[in-house]
Amino acid sequence: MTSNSWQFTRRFVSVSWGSMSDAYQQLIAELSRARRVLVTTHVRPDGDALGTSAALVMALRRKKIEAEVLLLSHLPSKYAFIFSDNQITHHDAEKGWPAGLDLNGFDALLVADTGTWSQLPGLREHVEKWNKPKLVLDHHLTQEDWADAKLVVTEAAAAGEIAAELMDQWNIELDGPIAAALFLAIASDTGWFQFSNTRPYTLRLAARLIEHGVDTDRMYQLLYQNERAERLALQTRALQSLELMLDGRLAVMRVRKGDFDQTGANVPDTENLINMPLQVRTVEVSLLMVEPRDDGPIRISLRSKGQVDVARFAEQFGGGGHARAAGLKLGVPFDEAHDRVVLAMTQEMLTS
Ligand SMILES: [Mn+2]
Repeated sequence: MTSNSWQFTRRFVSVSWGSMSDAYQQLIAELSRARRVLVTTHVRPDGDALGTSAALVMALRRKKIEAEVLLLSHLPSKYAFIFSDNQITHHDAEKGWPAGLDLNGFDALLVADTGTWSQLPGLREHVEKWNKPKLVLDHHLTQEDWADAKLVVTEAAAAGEIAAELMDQWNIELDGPIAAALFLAIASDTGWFQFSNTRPYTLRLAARLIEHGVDTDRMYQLLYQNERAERLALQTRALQSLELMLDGRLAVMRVRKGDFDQTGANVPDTENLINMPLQVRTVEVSLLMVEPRDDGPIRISLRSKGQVDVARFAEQFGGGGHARAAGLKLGVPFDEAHDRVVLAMTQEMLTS
């Protein structure tokens, strides 16, 4: 990379994020005091959550700070490479607190890609009274106020962008395996740089990471050409359930327990399904209802082309997210969940 492109990137950053610089410095100061950091992220971690966590662990190591990862769900096999490639230790808390994990061995908790307890099930009771700093690095609009230091940049397309800026300010090179982890993070949350959250900084950062040798062809295959056939079978059934309402402005799809049983697919296989109806010109909002196999609450995902703020919509049901991508959960029977959410969305869209 030429020094010119680096300076251009830095100048852009200081203009757009200048006022955030204190939050970066505060997080750096907190982390610098630690000898051992526990990094965690939201339940059902995606590429941003895992890429950012891995990049942060490697960044801390470069500062001679030990770091391990706590995952609240099993590590998805699709993303396991980013941990195994880099010998990153992770503890799996999906089935309860890991037996071998003693919080007293850590000096700080660093939470990436969420700032709310609801996305960290099972964690609160263990860390709430723990007297070490709890730090948040996140890009979601929906936040709570329990962290000792918070670095929240809602303009960032991915938590990975914020991690990259943190490393720039901490004089950590974005090279080698750190570049791959950050690329995984930003490529995931932008749908390979297609979604509206992709901004000039995102692409400049991606360019820097590619200059550092990220194998984008391998990454693309790992992310988008690496699924089981069961996933396609589930998508077929979900698309058959598609209903278009309000003259085609609202798309609703349903995935029922039976769909999982009959296809052999799992809940993570619903990922990305919600974007498919958006290819229809008239569709402004896509809504996906998923009935999980374990009788847990009905999960409703929302995507918008911009006319409707789906994060605000989701908040009335206790959910949240971004203006164009949000989610909520309802612990009521499937048909009731469907009627409540579709009615509320219909009213919202008829008055907006
Ligand atoms: Mn994210």
